[in-house]
Amino acid sequence: MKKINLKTDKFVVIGAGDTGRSIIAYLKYNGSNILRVLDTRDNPPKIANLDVIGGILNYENIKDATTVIISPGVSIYEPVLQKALSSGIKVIGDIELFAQAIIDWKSKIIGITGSNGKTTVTSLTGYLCEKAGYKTLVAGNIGTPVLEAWLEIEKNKTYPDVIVLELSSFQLETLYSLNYDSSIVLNISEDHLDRYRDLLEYAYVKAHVFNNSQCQILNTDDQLVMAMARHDLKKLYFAETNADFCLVKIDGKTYLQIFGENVLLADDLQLVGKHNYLNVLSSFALLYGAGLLDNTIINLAKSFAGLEHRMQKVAEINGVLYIEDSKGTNVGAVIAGVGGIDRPIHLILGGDGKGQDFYPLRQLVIDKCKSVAVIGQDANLISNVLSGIENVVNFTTLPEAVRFVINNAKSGDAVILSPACASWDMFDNYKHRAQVFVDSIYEILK
Ligand code: UMA
Ligand code: ADP
Repeated sequence: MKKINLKTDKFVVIGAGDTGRSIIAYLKYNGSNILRVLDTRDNPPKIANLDVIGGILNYENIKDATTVIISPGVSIYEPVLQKALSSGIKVIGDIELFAQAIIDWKSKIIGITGSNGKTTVTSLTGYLCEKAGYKTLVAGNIGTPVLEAWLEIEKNKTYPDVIVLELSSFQLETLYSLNYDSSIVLNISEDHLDRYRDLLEYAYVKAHVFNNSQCQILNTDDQLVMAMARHDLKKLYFAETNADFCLVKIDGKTYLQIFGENVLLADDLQLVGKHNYLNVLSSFALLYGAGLLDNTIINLAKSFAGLEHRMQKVAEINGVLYIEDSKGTNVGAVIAGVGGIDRPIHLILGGDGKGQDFYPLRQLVIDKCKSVAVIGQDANLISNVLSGIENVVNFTTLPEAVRFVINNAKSGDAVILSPACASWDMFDNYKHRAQVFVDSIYEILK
């Protein structure tokens, strides 16, 4: 990737969300020449003191730029951007600007992507570094735009020892120059197929996280991740069994094992479920790869409490366990999360499926569920793959769905919201969906 020249390049910024705002603040701080700001929405949000041109992208508004900086919500596969690239215009994202801005920092850099578990592994890795006494920056898809963090750091002149970045496939589309000490693709399952041609294109973009990496962390249980192995890179492997970082069962107890040594009892963690034990192993592998793992860090994992909205226990009422997994927004997350619960389950599914194939849910429902309530835009697509299974019913609202599963649940069962879908068709966001679920439970049981 050619170096961006903040003084002489002419910039067009696309996207007026959080990332766009941070890009503009960064360019202004550096005295750069911003030609204009575009956004594909008809009525884009405003950015202080700047007019944002909304609507379908027009090459006329791009052709005088030397560098176009796009937000993750805008695809690099947009024809206008492909035309810009082939005309020699640089098209990058905010993380590429960040990568070029921190070239002289001495920080270790850890990159995390995958279909599921990114935020958990990013938070845990950041937590472990912080608690172990390293100055740590956690940013990226997790919520803090990297350039916003950069501006804060430059203001205070306190540079991080470790940078832990959560990277989405959208961000990886436009990232070229980040030099990772270690990086990981946790897993690949269907997601964002409304933006990619197919699963392979999505996986190909995720594999960008291994460009310029000192150490790639690979999941030997995942064939698509294993296909990303690069012969010239140092590699570490994690998996359920038989890997550098893996799980072992001894006398009915699960241990986390590193290079054949049992380092932690899974029951000592506050995180629950096999998928979360793998998340802890992933974090250890990343830290080991970056030269940071030691016994202190391993033991600190015991105090990490986990994150809201991910297989989170809401309450146990009359022997029924209520679990909220509003962040279970794709089929892979539901299979991993719900599949790890050892109780008969009453499940709420549905929303915007983003083009996924729901068929893999069928076996999970047959194996684990006593009843299923389906809601949202893709309710019919879901109930079609569950056809012939008893007690699968479509509802128009979430409170109705909750009432149905509560009526079916008996002591010893679990009621779970794990929708396998985005929430945008019915709710402001996944937090709003979670709140409606929890409120409905208490309303119905009062
Ligand atoms: N949008 C347009 N046209 C535009 C620009 C944006 O339609 O020209 C739409 C997008 O499709 C999207 C919304 O506006 O629906 C916001 O897009 P954005 O690129 O402006 O988003 P930001 O507010 O900058 O937030 C982004 C990430 N959002 C997306 O990738 C959609 C945030 O991840 C991230 O935390 C933030 O940058 C800081 O790095 C959110 C997310 O949903 C949490 N990520 C997806 C995921 O995790 O599955 C990838
Ligand atoms: P992401 O940031 O990739 O969306 P999160 O940590 O926010 O990941 O978790 C999102 C969903 O994925 C939750 O439903 C959670 O239970 C599930 N999940 C977490 N880790 C894993 C994993 N390693 N494999 C599969 N599903 C997971």
